[in-house]
Amino acid sequence: FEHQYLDLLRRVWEQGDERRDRTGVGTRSLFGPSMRFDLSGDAVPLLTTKRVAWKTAAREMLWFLTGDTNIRELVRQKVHIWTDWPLDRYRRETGDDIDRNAFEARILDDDAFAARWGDLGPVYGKQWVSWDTYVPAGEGLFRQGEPINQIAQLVSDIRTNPTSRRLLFTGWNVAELSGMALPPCHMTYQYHVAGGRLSGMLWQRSCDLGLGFAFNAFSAAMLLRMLAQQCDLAPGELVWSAGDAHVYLNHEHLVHEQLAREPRGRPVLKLNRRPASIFDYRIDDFEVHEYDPHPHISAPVAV
Ligand code: THF
Repeated sequence: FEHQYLDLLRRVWEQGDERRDRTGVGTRSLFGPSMRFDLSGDAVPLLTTKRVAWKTAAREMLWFLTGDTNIRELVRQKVHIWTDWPLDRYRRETGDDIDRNAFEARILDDDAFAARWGDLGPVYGKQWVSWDTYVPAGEGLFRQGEPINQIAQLVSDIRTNPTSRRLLFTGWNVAELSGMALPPCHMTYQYHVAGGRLSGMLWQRSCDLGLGFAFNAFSAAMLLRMLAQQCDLAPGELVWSAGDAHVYLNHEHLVHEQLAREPRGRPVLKLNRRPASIFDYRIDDFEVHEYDPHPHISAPVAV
């Protein structure tokens, strides 16, 4: 699978449209690529041309499934990938030029500070497991309805109605986008059951090929495996597709270095326990074997 990724990386770098983006860093961008990964035999789309912190991606996915949107729990688990957005907001709104470590320390130690500054707004977790609803209450009035747990509904639908064409969930809650630190990038996941296998499709409106892709592809495969396990299905294919697929201009070193490397081996993802529900997985339930990647390549994240 990795050649599909490397080919896309090369194509975006060589042929992508160079433009200024929201972050001011600048990107080269192509629209609408897709890739397919066969997940049978426990294969997992984990890049080997650089070491990927897959446990960090796994912790992030488990955090989404709890419905949490505050970075505090991530920081507690030494996951730093969401810190830059709250940090940036804190600096802008207070003028306090606190450094990243001190900010994270305060998030951990100070409940009120964490509540005030650690929240990302109604991002992924909120929309996935407690999408707010409003129901008509007569004469233009609405009252709060029961929140919708899209993930619980999905598991139930895969089990009871596997031929459905509505096996999907989305983070793209149009009414709440303005309250989010970032509108969802990996925004819609759809599933398909055929021949006892569960396949999945991830649609990202926007993909940072140098950093985010490695995380997004791994965690989409991980979630698919969890869903398959909960629904007694074998893993099928993961189809990845993106709207704007881009490489940040300050990731040039990463592009050249990764394209100079040969993929090696075929990592597998093992689930070593079958939890009672999709919400009961823990980090220790996941093991990656046969992972012998090339060294990590650092690259800055555009905020
Ligand atoms: N914004 C941008 N510009 N790129 C993204 O990939 C991205 N995301 C999420 C939201 N906004 C984004 C945040 N996810 C890393 C990985 C995932 C992120 C953000 C940052 C990152 O820095 N990874 C490093 C270090 C990992 C580690 O801490 O060990 C890496 O080398 O992989 C995409 O969903």
